[in-house]
Amino acid sequence: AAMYSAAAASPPRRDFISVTLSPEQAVGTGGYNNSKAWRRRSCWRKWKQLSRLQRSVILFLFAFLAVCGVLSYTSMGEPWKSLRIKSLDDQRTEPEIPGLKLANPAVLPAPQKADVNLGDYPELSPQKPPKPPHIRRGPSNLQIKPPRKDVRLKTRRGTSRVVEEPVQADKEEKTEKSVISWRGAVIEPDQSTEPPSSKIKEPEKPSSVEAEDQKEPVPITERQMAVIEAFRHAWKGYKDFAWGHDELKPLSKSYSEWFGLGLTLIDALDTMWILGLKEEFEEARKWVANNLVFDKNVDVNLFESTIRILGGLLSTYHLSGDSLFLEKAKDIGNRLMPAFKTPSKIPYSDVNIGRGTAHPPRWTSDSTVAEVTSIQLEFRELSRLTGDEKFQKAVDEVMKHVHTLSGKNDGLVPMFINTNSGQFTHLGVYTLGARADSYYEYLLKQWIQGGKKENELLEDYMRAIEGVKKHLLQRSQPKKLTFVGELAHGHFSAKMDHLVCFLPGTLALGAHNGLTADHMTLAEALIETCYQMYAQVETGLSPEIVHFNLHAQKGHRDVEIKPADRHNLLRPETVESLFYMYRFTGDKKYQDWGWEILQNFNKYTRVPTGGYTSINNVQNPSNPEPRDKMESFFLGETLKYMFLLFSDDIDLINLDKYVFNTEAHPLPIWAPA
Ligand code: DMJ
Repeated sequence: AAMYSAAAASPPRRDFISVTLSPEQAVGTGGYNNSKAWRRRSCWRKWKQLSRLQRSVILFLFAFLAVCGVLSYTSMGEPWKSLRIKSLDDQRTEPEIPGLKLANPAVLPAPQKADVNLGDYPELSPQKPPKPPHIRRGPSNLQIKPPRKDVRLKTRRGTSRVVEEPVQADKEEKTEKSVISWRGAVIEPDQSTEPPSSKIKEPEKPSSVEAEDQKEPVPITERQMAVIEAFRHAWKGYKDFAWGHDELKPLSKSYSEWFGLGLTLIDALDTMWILGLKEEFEEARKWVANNLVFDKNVDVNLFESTIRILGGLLSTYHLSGDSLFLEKAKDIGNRLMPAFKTPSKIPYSDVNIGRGTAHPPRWTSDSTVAEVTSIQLEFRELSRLTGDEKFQKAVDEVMKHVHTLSGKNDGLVPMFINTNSGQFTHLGVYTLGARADSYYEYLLKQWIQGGKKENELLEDYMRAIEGVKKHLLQRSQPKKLTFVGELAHGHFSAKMDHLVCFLPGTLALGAHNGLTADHMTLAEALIETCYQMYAQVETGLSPEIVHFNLHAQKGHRDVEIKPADRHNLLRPETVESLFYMYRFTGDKKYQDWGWEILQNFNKYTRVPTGGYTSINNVQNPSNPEPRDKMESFFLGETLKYMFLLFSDDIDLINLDKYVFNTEAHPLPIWAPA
């Protein structure tokens, strides 16, 4: 209304219009809006002044430009779009920390289907940042071909049998060594171990591992298949009647308990791994995970539980890389430590693993020499793995002490040692059989385990073998078999325990490691004798103890057996030595001898409903008198050594990388030569 009145009051001037200012405009705050309105009106006036033709041309030009604009937008849209997205991605992948490259989401694998097991494809497993190599713990020598799958192979007779064939070994071994599994579990072997102690050496990675990765898998032999079959039969009995208990009683279809710790199951773990018995291993692993508890008020024998349980868990950890076994090994290792709290630091024979107390046997304060000197490989390895020196310190101290003791006879040790005084007792009796045997074995094996640097161990070993030659070697009649007898207060006895048959294997191992060649000559002679301890007996199975004839008598063989000694406990020592001899010489006769022994075990000790049994009388083929007990070492040692004996694959537990404990559990050599 104000506008109209202003216009009415002024003379008509075409180029100007009168406006009424609002109060804000009057103080100068709305000048810009005002001039914009003015410009709009002025343009409109100019447009009105154009002719119709001029207007049409201009409109046409506008329309034309609009169409061109739309067309060019659609053809250029894509590059623009991608440019824009790319720049967004660039922003997303921009490292937050300079120098740190983030994974490009575009190359991440598609999500796995539900039924794909990551354990079979370790490279697709969730990644953890790699640990610096100097604190890496875990399997050092991964040379086993872990995953085997059931395949059908043609036998010589043209029939097909299910056998285990190594598969994917190359692929899996080439993947990050910290993730190894064929069991479906993705395994981080070193996730729970601590940094190493400065004093304890890390084993070096063997240089041959990569070369081995390139190798073709060595096919399994028919004899190895027979061992697998025997193992499965033994395992069936254990599973059906003794699952989770110490030993199977295959005839009464029940079990016996010694420590109540599933001894057979633990002893057999690494055998299953080596034989490629995937399902059985997996089942046993579950038992270990869910049922193996050491917090029990039970007395265990330090030596037996060390070599079977601690040794079995450590080797299974090394072969499988599964930290469960290391955790259990640490647990039992710690619980065994109270045994070393004695006045002399020579450990007691027994420990209550629940209460943490230890004691000698009720009737004496002595310990057995073999027992206190055959726990070292295991405790030393436990220290190396955990970085906790206390285990190694305790067992090294025993060895150092025994090294200095008097009472030896040219390196041969008595059988007992007192836990109070630290001195040998029952002086004057020397044997390589029960109560002393593995002292000699562990001198050599510790020297090998530690990289052949601990000279005192080697000295003691070399001296002892000279002692054996000087005092204990004799020849029998009529076959002139070289055997190792015993010495009691200067009197030689032609008695030899089957246990002594570990010696040819140990001598051969020493010779292989550069010791004098005459150790190998002696090994060859002694393994022949051990074989004859089987071959000269009616069942083809060795008794526990033999006496050799020193004088030829008509109608007499070399081997005599006393009624009290004619039992066979399914022991491994001869098969163990056959394995070493075959490995180092390649002489097939050793395999043939082992094959005979396996067949005789099958003939006289196999129980049809599952399992194998010790027998009381190796001299009576029509009634070997089954004892109704399957010792855990039959699965832990005897069948394992059989399987290895029948293999031509030197990398199936390479003896330059592993050293077997006295219960056939392979542990890594720390610094292979
Ligand atoms: C096993 O426990 C070990 O081999 C030990 O060294 C001796 N006794 C049995 C096997 O015979």
